[in-house]
Amino acid sequence: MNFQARPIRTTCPYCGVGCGVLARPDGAGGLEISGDPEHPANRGRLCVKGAALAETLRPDGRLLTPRIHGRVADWDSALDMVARRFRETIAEHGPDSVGFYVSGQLLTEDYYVANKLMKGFIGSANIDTNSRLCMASSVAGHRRAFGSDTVPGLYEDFEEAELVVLVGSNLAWCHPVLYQRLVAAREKGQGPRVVVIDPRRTATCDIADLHLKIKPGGDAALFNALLARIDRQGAVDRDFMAHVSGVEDAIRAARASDPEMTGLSLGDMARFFDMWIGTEKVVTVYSQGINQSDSGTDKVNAIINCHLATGRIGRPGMGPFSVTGQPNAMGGREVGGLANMLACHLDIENKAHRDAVQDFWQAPRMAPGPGLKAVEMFRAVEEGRIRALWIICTNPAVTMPEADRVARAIEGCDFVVVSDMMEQTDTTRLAHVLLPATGWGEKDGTVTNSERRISRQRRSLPQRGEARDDWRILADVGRRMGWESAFGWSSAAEVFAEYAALSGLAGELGSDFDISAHAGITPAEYDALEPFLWPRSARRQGGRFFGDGRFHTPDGKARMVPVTPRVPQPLAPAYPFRLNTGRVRDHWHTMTRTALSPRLSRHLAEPYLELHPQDAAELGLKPAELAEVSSPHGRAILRVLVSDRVAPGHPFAPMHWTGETAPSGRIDALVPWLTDPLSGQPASKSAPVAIRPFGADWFGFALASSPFRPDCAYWARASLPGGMQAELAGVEKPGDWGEWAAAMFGLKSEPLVVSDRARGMQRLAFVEGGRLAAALFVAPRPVGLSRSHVAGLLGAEARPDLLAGRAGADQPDEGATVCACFGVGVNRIARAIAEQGLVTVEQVGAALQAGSNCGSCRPEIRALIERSLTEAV
Ligand SMILES: Nc1nc2c(c(=O)[nH]1)N[C@H]1C(S)=C(S)[C@@H](COP(=O)(O)OP(=O)(O)OC[C@H]3O[C@@H](n4cnc5c(=O)[nH]c(N)nc54)[C@H](O)[C@@H]3O)O[C@H]1N2
Ligand SMILES: Nc1nc2c(c(=O)[nH]1)N[C@H]1C(S)=C(S)[C@@H](COP(=O)(O)OP(=O)(O)OC[C@H]3O[C@@H](n4cnc5c(=O)[nH]c(N)nc54)[C@H](O)[C@@H]3O)O[C@H]1N2
Ligand code: SF4
Ligand SMILES: [Mo]
Repeated sequence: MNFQARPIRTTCPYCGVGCGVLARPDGAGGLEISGDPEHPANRGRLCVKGAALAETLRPDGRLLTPRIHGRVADWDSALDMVARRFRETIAEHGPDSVGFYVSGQLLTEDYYVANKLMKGFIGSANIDTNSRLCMASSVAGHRRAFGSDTVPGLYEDFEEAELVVLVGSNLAWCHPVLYQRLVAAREKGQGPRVVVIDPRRTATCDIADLHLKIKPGGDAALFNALLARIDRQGAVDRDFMAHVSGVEDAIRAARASDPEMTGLSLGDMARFFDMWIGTEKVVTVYSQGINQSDSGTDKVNAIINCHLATGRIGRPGMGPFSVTGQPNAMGGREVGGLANMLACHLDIENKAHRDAVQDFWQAPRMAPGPGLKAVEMFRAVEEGRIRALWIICTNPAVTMPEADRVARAIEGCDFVVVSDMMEQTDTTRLAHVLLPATGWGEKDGTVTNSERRISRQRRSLPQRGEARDDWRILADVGRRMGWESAFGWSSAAEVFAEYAALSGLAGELGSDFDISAHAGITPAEYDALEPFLWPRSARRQGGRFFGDGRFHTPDGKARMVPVTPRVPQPLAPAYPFRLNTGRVRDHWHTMTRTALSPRLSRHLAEPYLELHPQDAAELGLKPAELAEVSSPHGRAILRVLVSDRVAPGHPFAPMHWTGETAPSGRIDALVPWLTDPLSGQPASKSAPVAIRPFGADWFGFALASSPFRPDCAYWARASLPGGMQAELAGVEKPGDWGEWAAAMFGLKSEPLVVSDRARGMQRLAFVEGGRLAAALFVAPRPVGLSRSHVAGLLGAEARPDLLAGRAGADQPDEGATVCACFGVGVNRIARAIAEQGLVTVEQVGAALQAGSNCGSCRPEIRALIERSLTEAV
């Protein structure tokens, strides 16, 4: 391939905002990354994860060849084995004895091929996706209300609205560019007011005019109370009701529900209701705080009910808006990646739809009905009903609820294939056959963002090693299973063209998803494809849905759904806390990519438990100590972060750490297999847990210029500019720290040992070639020392005071990184605010550059300013 210096226009592989990226080959095998000023989603902006993409393209840890039982194998042997074992399993035990567990990070073309292979050719619908953990309740809620899984609005509605309500969404960290668009609209003066509904005070609350610290699970009761109030105030849009059924029942159920379940004061609720009812242009945005619940679908419908009742849907600046998490969560839904969908939003339970797709695919054996949803699928694996499993582009041994049980189920399965970019993940470790996939930058295809915009991901780098595109691997297996012509494409463009043609057929059957304008797309046109909104057919082009009052139900009317809020299961005395879980700003899921970037690793370098001061005091836990968190399903050890951002009884922990980065920080080990009865989505944000201090005998901090894997009860590692660091703790002291450290670092040299009796700390330094190669600090208490200072010493010339552990006068301690773009730490910002009297984020940017690039850290900078102002009062 001939790489030219002209930037390649592509799309970010992280969140569902779907920002356009310009990737310019840097001549050294990497890429220079910037935001695409012409992409409608971001107009040139990128958040810190997007901006750091180049750092994650390192070859470290990539899976470069197929492997069978851990040994390097050639592609033919691996593909033959996969095809043979699937064929044999199906012949012996039937089509439902196999399963695919796939991902919203696959491209649409990959997804299309996987779905076609399973639902049309293998003849089972046992294909489900990690979107089950993510969007399934929104899908089910949309289908109940609209008759189709349609997101009615557009991003510009955020800017056109007069009120934006964010429910269970930490937009500032999880959809940062959308958040920045909202902030920019407000800064112009006419932007919307913002209400945040979240039991936690998150970075998103920074722009909130009102933050409702709702009781976990109280959302359905809140939106029911809003609906009852809409009715009482005569705010129901009587004209629009001609397009809606179920109005009276929904209102009756709303009146009957108990607003006390929200845990909110009457005053706060009244303020919210007045704002919502009094503002016509209102967008209600929701995400995992709504979806990931055992009554997520009802919560989604409770929100949609209010928009239907007021006719505030599908018009500029108004509507319910489910923001999607993964870059192609939407594409996967469209293509039929969920076990209970067909393709192009067709219904797998509708025989006419199945017949039409079968005819189009010339498929020998269509799945007769829905397949197993994610949790059911892993239960079937555990029980031996699924005997061959192919996991593609997802890490279920970390992210499924009851993750230890899921890992054991995978381990016990007769035949497991895993396709991933990386060699070592908690899931790849369990594979019989490992298939190397190309990653972002190396693959070609399309993704759909949260506003239904389809954009190209374009190849800008050569593939690594022998990695192949996911769609091609799947098609190769399809052909080897005997279906030559059905899986005979030679490019992603051909797959897309077939998909677009199928969508035309779906459109004729009444589906909202129709992009048949592209049915005849040529490879050259596919290469040049500009981002576009679906639908795109002779009938319809882009735009909003439902403003005209026409829905996809049999009678054409939207349905309001009566919702009876589910009372959360009472907590048993043995597990008195409800654990909330979610994301941090700079990491992506199981960190297989973001952990490669030192700057992304420095915002939060360790798994943690955010605990209210009252809980911490009762448990006898102090900041920076370790807590042992347990549930009936597993246990975790986490660093304690005491903060009143969380409510008493409702601690929070991030989901990102794994067997690779912090084996005792795997949070899904604690989460139960409890799912929403309609959507099958797990309740990932409310695990009943017990908490107690973890009795560590010693604490440590280690760093080295080469990667190392510690061996002690607690460790968490993170990459550094010149190597790696790890936090450590143990229950038994090794006999000889020098030997223990040398084994951990894989070094043969004798360490320099300094004992700091006053602080009870031991410092060990390994010097190679006159420079610091590795160091270990151990103490009976959490090691108090400036991480950023010692990290800066790696590779430095060895001096007698090398490990003094305190920042020298000429080397101020940065503290935890706030601005990852310019590497500015919390201490430097706080100092500048105090010393220079800075009162705005812009002033901090002018003084230190912090916050002046991607803007992801602006909420944190603003919080530091506010803290300094309140402290000064
Ligand atoms: N930095 C970063 N960004 C990401 C991702 C990432 O890994 N890292 N992942 C992407 C993906 S796949 C997804 S799905 C999205 C998720 O995006 P979000 O849904 O915004 O993120 P979460 O942190 O999972 O949860 C959102 C909030 O729900 C709140 N919550 C918990 N329980 C309740 C409740 O009962 N009611 C209400 N109202 N709120 C509650 C939590 O306190 C949390 O602040 O993020 C996407 N963006
Ligand atoms: N407790 C708790 N659990 C949760 C959540 C929560 O909020 N709380 N959130 C849930 C949600 S919303 C989600 S979306 C899931 C996410 O969970 P996962 O999907 O399991 O997490 P990822 O780390 O994104 O896994 C993606 C894998 O695909 C690999 N990969 C990347 N690109 C490619 C590619 O192009 N091809 C292939 N074949 N592989 C590739 C990566 O190396 C990685 O191993 O977690 C869910 N689990
Ligand atoms: S907001 Fe950030 S992570 Fe999401 S698509 Fe844009 S650049 Fe990527
Ligand atoms: Mo997600």
